[in-house]
Amino acid sequence: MGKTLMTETWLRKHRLLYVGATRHPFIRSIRDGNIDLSSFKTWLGQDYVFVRAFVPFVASVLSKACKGSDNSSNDVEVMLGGMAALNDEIAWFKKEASKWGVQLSDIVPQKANQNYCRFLESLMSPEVEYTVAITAFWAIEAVYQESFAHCLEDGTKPPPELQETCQRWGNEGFGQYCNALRKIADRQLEKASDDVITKAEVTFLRVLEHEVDFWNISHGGT
Ligand code: HMH
Repeated sequence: MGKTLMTETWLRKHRLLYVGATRHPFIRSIRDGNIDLSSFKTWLGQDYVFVRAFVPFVASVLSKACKGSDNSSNDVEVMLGGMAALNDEIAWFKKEASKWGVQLSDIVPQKANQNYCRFLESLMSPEVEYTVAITAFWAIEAVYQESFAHCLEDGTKPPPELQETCQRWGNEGFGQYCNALRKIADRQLEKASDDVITKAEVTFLRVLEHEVDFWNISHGGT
């Protein structure tokens, strides 16, 4: 029998919070097809701002991977693929925004978004260990992957005009990418000190909380 990996342990231990982040009412409303389209537009504009802030964060994790010794070339390649996907994602946001009549240059980041972006910035510090940063990276991507894959399961009826959004994060390739990030995180955690493991777990929880707050924006939160 294989040993239980750290991310598995945490996903079990923090199940309720994880489910809160991946089965949020906003996601349920997409899945059930009763989403209010003004909520979707709010999410779209806010997420564009988030993704722009996410790029330098990913670059900082990539840079930390380059400084590591063992296995770092695999890690760098996985993250470089992620960077390429982000390039495509930004183009998609622009196209989608014009389709929905959302003016991206006018978006004012809401409080929860500002807090999340500030959290990303704090993780970019050179003092933050690679293990902690990659754990956050994995968790951020995994929440979106799980959430949108949930909207594509059999028996769901997301509105046709939101299919592309669900596919973007719910597709199988994105799922494999998240698994690759998770593997890197688990490998790092396996050799980490107790102190770093604790920091990574706290960071994982903060990501889940920020994700819930972020979804809340589209439901009239601030
Ligand atoms: C808020 N979390 C948020 N936005 C995203 N685009 C992702 C995660 C996944 O990249």
